[in-house]
Amino acid sequence: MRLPFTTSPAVEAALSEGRPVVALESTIITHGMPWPQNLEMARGVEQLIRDAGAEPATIVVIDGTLHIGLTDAELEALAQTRDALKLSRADLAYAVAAKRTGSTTVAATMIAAALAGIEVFATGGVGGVHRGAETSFDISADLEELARTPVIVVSAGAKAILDLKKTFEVLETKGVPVVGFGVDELPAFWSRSSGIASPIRLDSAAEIAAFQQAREALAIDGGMLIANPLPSDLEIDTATIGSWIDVALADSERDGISGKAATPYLLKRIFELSEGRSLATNINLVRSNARLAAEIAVALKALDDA
Ligand code: PSU
Ligand code: MN
Repeated sequence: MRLPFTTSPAVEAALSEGRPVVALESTIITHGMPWPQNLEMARGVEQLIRDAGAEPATIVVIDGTLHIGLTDAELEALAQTRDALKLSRADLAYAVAAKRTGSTTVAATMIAAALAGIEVFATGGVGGVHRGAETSFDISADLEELARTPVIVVSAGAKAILDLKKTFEVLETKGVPVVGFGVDELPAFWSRSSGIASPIRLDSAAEIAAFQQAREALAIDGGMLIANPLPSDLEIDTATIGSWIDVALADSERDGISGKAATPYLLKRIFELSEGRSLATNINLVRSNARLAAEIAVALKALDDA
């Protein structure tokens, strides 16, 4: 049978030689950041992963073809795409069947990574339970995906626009391990502090790889979420970011924003309110996550070879 995806030559070579690969999502490029910083971020993150000894694989659907790994020209074209769909588990196959172009969220990127045999994925922050979910029922499909698909997702936690307490409660219910990397308190995306204790703390990529190996030995499936805080000199303190989040949430309610549009709207509004500071921080945290994801991918291979 024909494979349902196409792999870039660089990713194909890495996978067939058993070298470490790190998956990257595309929604952050088309819906999470403005041009041209989105391209700069995407290129920079790919380079960081190569420098750390792994191969980056940016994932996206272009005209119905699921791509695992992009050439630089494809990456640049993607960063300029205005009308890409935002794909999750529900509509990934729709984009393939209808020959549409769509970016993969955390959920859809996990599905594609698992299909291609990629064990580690770096992003900014996962989706989660939105504030007011008790009436809106807006809970990201990312959480369900973490529960079922065996990929390690390296993040700065869940985005602080969410109800973080409810988000981590749902992950606990679904049996998703949440690992605070080097910290006793989970980070809150732009800042280091969420007020929520890390359910598990690990301090090195090797410890994360060993934990993953033990999960596999126990036949425990599903993903795991690594919450990697920004270095303290790069964070935005919770009071400052909190005031922008409150304004953005009020604006989104006034404008009647819901569903898939909610997260992109809020990120854009916070970017405007912070005069670009939230974006600079977002880029820094993705870079930090990419570095750690590459280290984890390398550590997993070292265990496999041991
Ligand atoms: N991380 C970022 N920026 C983003 C995202 C993650 O730094 O834009 C995206 C991811 O694709 C994630 C999505 O899956 O936000 C969450 O969307 P929603 O809340 O609609 O599930
Ligand atoms: Mn949603």
